[in-house]
Amino acid sequence: MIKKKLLRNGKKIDKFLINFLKKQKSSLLLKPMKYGVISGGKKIRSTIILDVGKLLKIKEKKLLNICAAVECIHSYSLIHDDLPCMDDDKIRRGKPTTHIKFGEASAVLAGSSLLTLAFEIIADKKYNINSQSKNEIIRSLAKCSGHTGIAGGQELDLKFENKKKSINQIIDMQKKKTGRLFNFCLYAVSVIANKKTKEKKFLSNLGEEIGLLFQLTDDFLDIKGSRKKTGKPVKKDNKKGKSTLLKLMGEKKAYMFATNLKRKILLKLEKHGKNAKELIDTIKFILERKY
Ligand code: GRG
Repeated sequence: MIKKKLLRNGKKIDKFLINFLKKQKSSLLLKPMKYGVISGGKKIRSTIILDVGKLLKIKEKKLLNICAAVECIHSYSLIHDDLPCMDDDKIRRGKPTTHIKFGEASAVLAGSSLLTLAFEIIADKKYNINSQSKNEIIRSLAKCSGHTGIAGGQELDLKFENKKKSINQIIDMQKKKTGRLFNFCLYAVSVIANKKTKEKKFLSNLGEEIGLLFQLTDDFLDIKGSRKKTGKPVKKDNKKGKSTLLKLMGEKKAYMFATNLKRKILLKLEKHGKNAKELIDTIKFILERKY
């Protein structure tokens, strides 16, 4: 069921991106950009956006720009993450990484162009939401992507290699590196739904916790998963001396931590009753996933 939902959403977002790019002038970077963002990845972040749309009763049409922008930011971060100066990976989503296929310079430029494309997609004139919401969404996406979000988290991740770090330092790094984009996913829908500040805060914190859960599973998959299923090399974290909760706590305690976190997240969704069903299914998948 969930796999079908992910595939269905993935196709919708790919179609949106293909159409959006078709309307733009051509460039040499289009090919590596498309390679990095289209037909690949689980599109879990888009799925969460659409699930939260169901929770807050927002029409899908109003959310597709947000989904496409988030996938652009996510793919940009992966393209840069795979570069030799960062994690130096050769396989991603079951195929050669963008820099292996197109060269390092083109991968850097295609990644940067996906980052800016995300903002173009939200600022698009045809995206029919009120301009105050648009502005709020753009500001939040910028904050989640920059030095206090994804990029800052990545810097901490690299600086933490082969260092002894505390649980709180690792959680802070993972919440920035992975959690902030999930935070944005829930926040953006709450802005479109015209929610009050308190509810927007509640949902964005929840998003960050979902992101942390997602990162914890990513760490488990590095030791227990298969390259075939994840589409990327496994057993790399230890070799690189990555600071993870799994390494610090050990497998059993880290799994307990993740299970408790999942329980805490699900408990917070109880007040939404059956409207939260799709989101709950996706959260359960996040911890059980094999890819
Ligand atoms: C160079 C300014 C600058 C920024 C780069 C590289 C970077 C910022 C951030 C990296 C962030 C990163 C790779 C976080 C890990 C998050 C994670 C678990 C990614 C895998 O996500 P999935 O499983 O991937 O959703 P798919 O392939 O399914 O889309």
